[in-house]
Amino acid sequence: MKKVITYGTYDLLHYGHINLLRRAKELGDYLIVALSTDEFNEIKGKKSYFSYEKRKQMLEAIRYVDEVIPESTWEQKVEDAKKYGIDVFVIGDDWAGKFDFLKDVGVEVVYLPRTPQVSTTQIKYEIKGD
Ligand code: C2G
Repeated sequence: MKKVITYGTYDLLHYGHINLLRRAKELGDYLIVALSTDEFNEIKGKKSYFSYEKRKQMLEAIRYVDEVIPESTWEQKVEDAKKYGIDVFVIGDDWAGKFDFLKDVGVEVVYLPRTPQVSTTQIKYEIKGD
């Protein structure tokens, strides 16, 4: 079984996220999403509208997602790859090159093109209307 992992905050779920998850699942048989905890979001400088539990609940309802685990540090990726027997790491190309070190532990690293014209930040801005 080819296992794929991806990481993210996934706040205010939108079709850009779904496009990423669909393409990530197409690269293997089992997709794990390492979901940024509320505490890790603070470290990332992000404040998500929905709590970790709510964001986890939504991701678990997506057909492409097989498992959701917490992402609480920048440093957990190598350990996760070993712990979960990961074959492929996938993330949007806004992170291109940032996680190539995973190749050193035998993980294929894939940066997928982001879906244009959609982002949680833009959604928040437009809904606020100012
Ligand atoms: N994404 C995308 N297209 C968009 C918006 C997001 O493909 N229009 C992708 C991002 O590239 C990422 C995933 O959807 O792969 C989740 O996006 P975020 O929640 O913004 O993830 P981020 O905060 O970048 O977290 O350790 C890695 C970080 O946790 C990544």
